[in-house]
Amino acid sequence: SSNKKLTLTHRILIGMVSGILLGTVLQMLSGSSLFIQHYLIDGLFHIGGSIFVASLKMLVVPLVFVSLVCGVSSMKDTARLGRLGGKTLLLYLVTTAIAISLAMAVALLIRPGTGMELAADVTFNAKEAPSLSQVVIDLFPSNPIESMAKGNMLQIIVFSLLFGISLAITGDAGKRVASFFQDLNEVIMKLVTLLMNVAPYGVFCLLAKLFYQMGFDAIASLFSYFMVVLSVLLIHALVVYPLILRTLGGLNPFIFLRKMREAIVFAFSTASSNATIPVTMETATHKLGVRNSTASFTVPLGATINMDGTSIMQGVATIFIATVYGIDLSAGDFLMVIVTATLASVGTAGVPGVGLITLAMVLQQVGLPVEGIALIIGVDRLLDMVRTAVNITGDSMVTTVVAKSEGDLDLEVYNNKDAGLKDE
Ligand code: DAS
Repeated sequence: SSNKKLTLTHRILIGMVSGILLGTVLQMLSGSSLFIQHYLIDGLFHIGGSIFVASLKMLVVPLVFVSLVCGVSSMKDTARLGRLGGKTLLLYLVTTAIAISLAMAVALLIRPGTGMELAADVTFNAKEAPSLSQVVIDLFPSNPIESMAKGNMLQIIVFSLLFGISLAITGDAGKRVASFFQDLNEVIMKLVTLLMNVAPYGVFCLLAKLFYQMGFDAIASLFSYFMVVLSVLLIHALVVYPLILRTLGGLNPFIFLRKMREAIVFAFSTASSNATIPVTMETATHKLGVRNSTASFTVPLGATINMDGTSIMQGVATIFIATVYGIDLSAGDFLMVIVTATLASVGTAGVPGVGLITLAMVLQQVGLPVEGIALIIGVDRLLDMVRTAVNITGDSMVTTVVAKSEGDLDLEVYNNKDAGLKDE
């Protein structure tokens, strides 16, 4: 069939575009069509999309645990682990700080929200954001099975690190268990590839449903806010990341962005860095050429603690809300926003909409009304999709740069434009 000529990447992109188009068309057509609502949206697309997301999530915990144990146990010296962790953490924090600074600078220049009428009845009930000390304590699981059952990424990472280290130093028994994990890792990665092959349909269902339900009316009234967030997201992904890749890694950024396409579509359609972990991992190892010992650590870590796109939304939202409420922020407040937003992203998982919860923390920190979040909530879903794509692009960029500096990047794979996902 003619399908044979299309690579998986193309089929996924086609799934994305046709899902968006169909959803939009159906929304315009629907009126009160019971058929569209009942059979297509709540039926076919809902079922297809939910199964797709569930199967992605299904892979996350086993994949992170097994690949990280493999990665750590194969490390020659454990001092490397510290160095790797240090570099990664530093880059994750610095890129987030750059992202939010850039966002606030642009927002201050354009001042979205100027002249906007304040609706009297905005309300938003903020959920509790965790305190920093609790975040640190919570790194350590008291029950690793519980951490896995709940999908608590940081706890899973800590347990896997400790488990992997002890595998590496247990001698023969350790070697046997490690080789079992190596085999298991291959099997799980194969499962990821299998799943990727149905991704075009999954992406299609998800996006058709989302765009059918998306309220575009809100975008019109929040146009300036929406556009500022969107532009800074694009600048960050298309200018800042390439610059860092070039200067710190000496790598060709066009190759990088090209190879990120699939992972970006996954992030965009699921709005969850966490659910995208299997694809980000596959991209990092098979397409970008990062060795598993680095990627297995930096990718899940990044999905949890590195959210550049989210912090961009928060920077713009802070200025926007301050403007609408007519509250002046001092230079100290700006600094406070940068620090809080950067640290707030550390303790929260990469799942849909979590950025709004940490935004509440940021607003509280500088004395802005938390109800202000209600103003922007109408356009948040679409922005969530885009910023999640930026989040995982940032994770992958840092992963690649760190791997390069550790001699853990296979340049032949990186520069080979055909490397990676094969149809199977
Ligand atoms: N959707 C997010 C993510 O998974 C975070 C956010 O809400 O901004 O990266």
